[in-house]
Amino acid sequence: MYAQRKREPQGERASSEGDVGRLRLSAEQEEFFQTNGYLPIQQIATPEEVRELRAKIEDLFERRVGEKEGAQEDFLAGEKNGVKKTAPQIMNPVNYLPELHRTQCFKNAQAIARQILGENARCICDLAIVKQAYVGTGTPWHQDEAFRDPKLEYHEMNVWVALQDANVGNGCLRYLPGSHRNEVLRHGPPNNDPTSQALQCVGAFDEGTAVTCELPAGGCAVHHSRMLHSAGPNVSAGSRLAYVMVFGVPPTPAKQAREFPWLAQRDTAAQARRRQWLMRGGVFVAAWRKLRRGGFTTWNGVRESVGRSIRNLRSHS
Ligand SMILES: O=C(O)CCC(=O)C(=O)O
Repeated sequence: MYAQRKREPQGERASSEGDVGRLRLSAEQEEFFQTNGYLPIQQIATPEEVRELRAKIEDLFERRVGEKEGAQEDFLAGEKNGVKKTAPQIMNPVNYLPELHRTQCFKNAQAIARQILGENARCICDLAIVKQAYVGTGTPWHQDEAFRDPKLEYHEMNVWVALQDANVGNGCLRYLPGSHRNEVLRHGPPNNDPTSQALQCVGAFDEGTAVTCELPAGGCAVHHSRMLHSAGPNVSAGSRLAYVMVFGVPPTPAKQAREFPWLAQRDTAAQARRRQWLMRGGVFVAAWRKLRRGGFTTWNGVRESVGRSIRNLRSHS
């Protein structure tokens, strides 16, 4: 059993009248985040917005949007070991629903990110994860930075929005307070299956100090990109849906040389489908979508990104 989280500071809530982008953390909340590496916030989206987001994102899952381009795939199960696919994830659902970044929820998340990371923080990517009723798989312990380029250090945080109440029964997040001060620990493929999209921390850490982070619908948990976190399985009668936004400021060169060998081992079906899609012209669609969501500040950035994608594709073919 994990402990219930300790008492967290309460801050402002989004009002249902549309107090857009005005959410501000109290000094106590900021300090809680800096000390513990995570922060639960009781309300970031209004009940109307939660209903709307849930309906629209569920529709994307039902229509299997993005599957052909490798953007929708089970979050944990790979092709080996017969792990059932019970937790699909969509990378960058904003590509299919541009309005996701025009919501009060997004504007509040961005305001929080700018308060914590600085005024130049922007949304790097977003994702939606659904864990099916009764069977939705748990999320292994991991640090988000373990997925990124080891040559760079990232200054990023996730805003994980609960689109229904999130509790121990349906697989709310669990954190190891203070673990964001660690370096990136050793990771590997869960279930020893490199075709899985997920990573599992296999370095030394003490799970005994973990806390659970229950949230009401429309609440969110903010966490640092080095925070060790996981989630239990969904054993409840309803599906558990989360919308996650990742915010960051530009990465800086890593202070020490580091290697993440687990990244080269990963070989997922979604990556293969994405490569095929990019080669068939998706590279231009991907650049256009990134431009539309404000991911480039200059035309040079667009050119460099397309060039980099083409070079990556060539090195894989
Ligand atoms: O929703 C989950 O179970 C995992 C989410 C997660 O790992 C994240 O947002 O970093």
